Amino acid sequence: MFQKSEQLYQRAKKCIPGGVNSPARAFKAVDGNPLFIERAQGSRIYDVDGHEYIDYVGSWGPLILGHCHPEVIDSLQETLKNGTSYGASTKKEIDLAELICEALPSVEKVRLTSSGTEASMSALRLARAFTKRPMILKFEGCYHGHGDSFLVKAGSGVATLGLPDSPGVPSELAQLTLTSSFNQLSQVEQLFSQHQGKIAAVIVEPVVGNMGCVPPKPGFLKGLRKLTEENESLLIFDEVMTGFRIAYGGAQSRFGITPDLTVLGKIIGGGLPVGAYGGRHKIMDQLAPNGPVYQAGTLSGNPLAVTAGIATLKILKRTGTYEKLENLTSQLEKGFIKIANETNIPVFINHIGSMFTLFFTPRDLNKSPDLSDQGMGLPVFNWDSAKQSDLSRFSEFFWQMLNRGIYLAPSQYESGFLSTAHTSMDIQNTIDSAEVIFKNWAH
Ligand code: HOZ
Repeated sequence: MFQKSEQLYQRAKKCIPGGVNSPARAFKAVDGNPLFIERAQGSRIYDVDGHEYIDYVGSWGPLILGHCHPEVIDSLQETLKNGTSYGASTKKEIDLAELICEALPSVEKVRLTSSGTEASMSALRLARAFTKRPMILKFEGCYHGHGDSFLVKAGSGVATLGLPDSPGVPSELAQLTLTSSFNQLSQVEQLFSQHQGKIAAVIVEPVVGNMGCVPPKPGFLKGLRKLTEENESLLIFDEVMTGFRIAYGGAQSRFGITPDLTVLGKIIGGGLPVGAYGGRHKIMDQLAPNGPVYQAGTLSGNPLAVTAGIATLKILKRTGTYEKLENLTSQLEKGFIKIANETNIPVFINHIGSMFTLFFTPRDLNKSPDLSDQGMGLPVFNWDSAKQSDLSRFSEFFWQMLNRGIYLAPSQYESGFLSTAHTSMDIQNTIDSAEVIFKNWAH
């Protein structure tokens, strides 16, 4: 069935480590080999063997408008005529920076990079320089790219592959990264009192997407803001996934929290490589050439990436976008819960905006069916609860869905993403496919 993908994988393995350029796409956690993709359009993605899938990966988040949105493609074609990169300033960089600053009032100045990893590494350096402190605090299961300081109890591919902490990262550096359980303020408080005056910043995905989708509990982000202020640490929101996704102004506007620094990526490049970090003038002006903190990039603010980003943000700004996304994702969530409850299969679904994850957690024996609006499985609110999921059941679900034309991330510990190109019919198809699988399991 995947003959051509298989042939390409055999070729790729000879010249690319593991045959992939990013481990998250390796299909290792679902005991398979990667699919090779030929093209995509709207809500659909097509593999080299000619299969069509409804795509819930969306290039891991950037494609909130679906694949090949005509306005994004047209503006890219127009820009392409003038060259691909100059290593010099362009007007479009300012246009994108202004759109970002306007959408996120916590961001007075923003620096563009080529990836989210680069942006979060740079934000951390800036936070350390600004506070003159060495340590950072992150949360188990959160992923902020593959910078050395972040590869401690990290989510995404690290969690998916069950990798040990940071081989290759000097232990002296790893020791400067403290970790707490997500949604648990008391641990954060404790770490602050144990390491007084040493923590430069708390970095968090305000809605985690890298251990599956895990929203914050009420008061958690507010509590982080209070604790960081009391301890004169910076609060960094990693909004690489949530920025312009769970609201136009990201998680910070949805939850009404003002972080000191924000890391962005994915959507702001409209599917092309991009990242960004921003915050108050006073902090951002520490960056070279204004200040002494060095960070640079040949392709930073690349004209094509910036063009796709601007086109995407302008479309997202139109009325009704986020309501549509929310309604479609609610339809999906309700459909999953209905079939799970009818077939008595324990699952727990987290959903916020257009992000969702169906976790195959064990049955919650304290829950009665009439209270099961997120499913009959144990709730998922941090890494410890996420990792109770039945990974072999996830894997079976993943492959059966794929065989029915539904493309999910090949890991229990990744978020699903909807786009404005998805239709109610796509969602119904997805639920119908899951229903067949759940019914077979129930027999
Ligand atoms: N943050 C994305 C997955 N959680 C990145 C995908 C990748 O690592 O390839």
